[in-house]
Amino acid sequence: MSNIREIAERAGVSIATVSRYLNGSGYVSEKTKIKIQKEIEKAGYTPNALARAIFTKNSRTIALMIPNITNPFFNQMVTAIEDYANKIGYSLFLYNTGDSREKEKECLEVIKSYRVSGIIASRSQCKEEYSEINIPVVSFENHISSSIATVSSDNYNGGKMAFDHLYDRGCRNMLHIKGPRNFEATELRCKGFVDAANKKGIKVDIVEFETDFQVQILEEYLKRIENIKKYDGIFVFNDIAAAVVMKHLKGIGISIPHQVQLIGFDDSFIGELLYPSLTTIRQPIKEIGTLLIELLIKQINREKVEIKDYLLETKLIKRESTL
Ligand code: XLF
Repeated sequence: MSNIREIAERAGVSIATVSRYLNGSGYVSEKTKIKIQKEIEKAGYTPNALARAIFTKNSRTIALMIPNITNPFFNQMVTAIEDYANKIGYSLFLYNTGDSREKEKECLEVIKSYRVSGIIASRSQCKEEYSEINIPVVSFENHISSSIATVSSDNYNGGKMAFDHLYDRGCRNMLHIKGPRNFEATELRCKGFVDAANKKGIKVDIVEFETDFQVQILEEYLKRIENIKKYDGIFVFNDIAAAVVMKHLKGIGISIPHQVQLIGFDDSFIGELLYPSLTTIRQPIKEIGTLLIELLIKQINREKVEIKDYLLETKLIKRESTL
C-alpha cells in the first residue's frame, strides 16, 4: 500500500500539493489533479471514497449536529434522518454540540476538513461562522441566516394548546417552566402559553431553566421554586425536563394529576414510559427529520429549494398526567 509521499513522488508534485488535493483546500491545477488521481488509483491508495468524492464533488456524507445526545427527542430525530440517508446511499457524521457555541465552532472546523456534502444544524448557537461554509446547510429551530432554510414545529401554537388544555381541565393557578433564552423554539412555546392565558385573563408564573437536560441541575432549579405545591397545572418546555419535574413532584408527595396536572412538549418515547404517562404536545419528529434531509439533498443535487421557515403542525396528546 502506497503512502502519500509515494503518490507525490510518482505524480511529480510535492506532498503539500497531494494533501491540498485530498483536503480540497487551496489551489491545485486541473492537470495536476488528474495526475495525482491517476497515481492514487494505480497505487490503490486507501481513501478511495475520498478520492471518488473529490472527482464527483459529492462524498455522500452529511454532518448532523445535534445539541444534546442524551435527550430522547434528538435520538428519534437522528434515527429518522439516518434511515432516510441510508436508503439513498448517504452516511452521517454525528456531532454533539452540547448547545455550546465554542463546541459548535470546533465541529464546523472539523466538518470543513471532511468534505461532507451538506450540514444539518440543530438549535445552532452560531451565525456568522456559517458564512464561510460553502456547502448546503439546513437548520432545525434556531435561525442561522437568510440564506439557510429553517425547519421547526409550530411551537407558538403548541404553547397555546398546552394552556388551553390545562385550562379546560380546570387549572387556574399555573406555572410554566420555560427553556433557556437561546432556544428559539421554547421562547415561542412560552409566548403561545402566555398569550393564551392573557386571552382568558389568567396570570401565569414563569421560571426559566438554563439547560435542556441535566438531571442534577434541573433538580437544583426545582428546589428553588417556592411553594410549587400551590400550582394546579404545570407546563414544562420539553418531555425530558417534564420527567425530572414529575420525579421531583412525586418525591415531595404531590400526586399527579390530582393535585397538579402536568404537560410536556415533544411526544418523545419517554412520555409513554413514565408513570403516570405524560400528556404532551406532539412534535412530528419523523417528519421533521425527513424534511430536513429532503431539503438538504435537494440543495446538494442543485435542485431549487425555497429558503424560508418550514413549520410543521403540533398536536395535543392526552395521557394520564392531566385529568
Ligand atoms: O429546542 C427544543 C427544546 O427541547 C426542542 O424541540 C426540544 O423540545 C427537544 O426536546
